Amino acid sequence: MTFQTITLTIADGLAELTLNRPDKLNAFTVQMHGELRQALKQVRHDDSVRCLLLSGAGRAFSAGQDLAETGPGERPLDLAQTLDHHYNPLVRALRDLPLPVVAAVNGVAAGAGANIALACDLVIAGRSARFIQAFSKIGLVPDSGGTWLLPRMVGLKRALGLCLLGEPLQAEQALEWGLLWQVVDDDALMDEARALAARLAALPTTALGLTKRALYESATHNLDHQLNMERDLQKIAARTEDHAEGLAAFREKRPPTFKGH
Ligand code: LHQ
Repeated sequence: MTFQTITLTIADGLAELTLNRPDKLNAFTVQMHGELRQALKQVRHDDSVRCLLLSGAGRAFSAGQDLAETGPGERPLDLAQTLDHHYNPLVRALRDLPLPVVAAVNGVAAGAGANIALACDLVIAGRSARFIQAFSKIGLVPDSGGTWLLPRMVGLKRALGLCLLGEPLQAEQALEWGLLWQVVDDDALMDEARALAARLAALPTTALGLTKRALYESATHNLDHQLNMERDLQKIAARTEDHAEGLAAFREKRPPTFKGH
């Protein structure tokens, strides 16, 4: 399938999805959202894929919504509809993908661009990357899950500071505050991100998918509910070939070879 605003390659268990409007700092348009939906559907239905790596072409991850885009008849965009039809399904699709999703953030991630990156399971950033809750600068409210995720990651007061002021949060500070997995030199970013994604792709994918589900859903569960959920998910994981392989490898004192199921 050919895309105009993104690229997708799938090889060796790894799907690489790149936002590809570098002249506009990979700002999201309706077309890009449509292509992302198709690409994520393809990834979800391809059993060979065991990790997704999301990145941006050029000097940015994404500057968020394309502020030049208008609705039908040149009317202003209906923002609630735009969120319902495009951003919210994208956040859900990334969170619900039953395999690990890594974001590689080069340069700026602003507005929805920041929150889409943070919606990925692990975020690796180049040292010059920065995250901007740019919404307050244009009279909007943080969206794409930012108001849910940020207080959980950085605490309420830091989330308030980030969202009210809309100032850039530099990569090193973002690492210290718990938004990121790793910060690396800018020119090493894609190599490091691919190495991380390849490590994840070699792990027991079904168990990883269930693990991320348990962790995300824990935010709205009490301990009793969560204990029951762990029991139910463990039942599924225990039936996988990868669990049998993990046990056999442990007994035989050799590294396991997981197949992902
Ligand atoms: C852009 C953009 C952009 C179009 C740079 N759009 N062209 C969801 C639902 C529905 C609607 C509303 O919003 C949302 C969620 C959101 O995402 S709202 C937040 C939207 N994003 C922003 O407010 C960020 C706007 N951009 C910036 O503040 C700056 O561009 C940043 C700080 C990201 C980068 O600054 P610089 O490195 O100085 O780059 P630049 O400003 O020179 O941008 C380079 C080009 O990219 C430039 O185009 P040009 O043709 O003049 O070279 C910009 O116009 C274009 N661009 N962001 N969001």
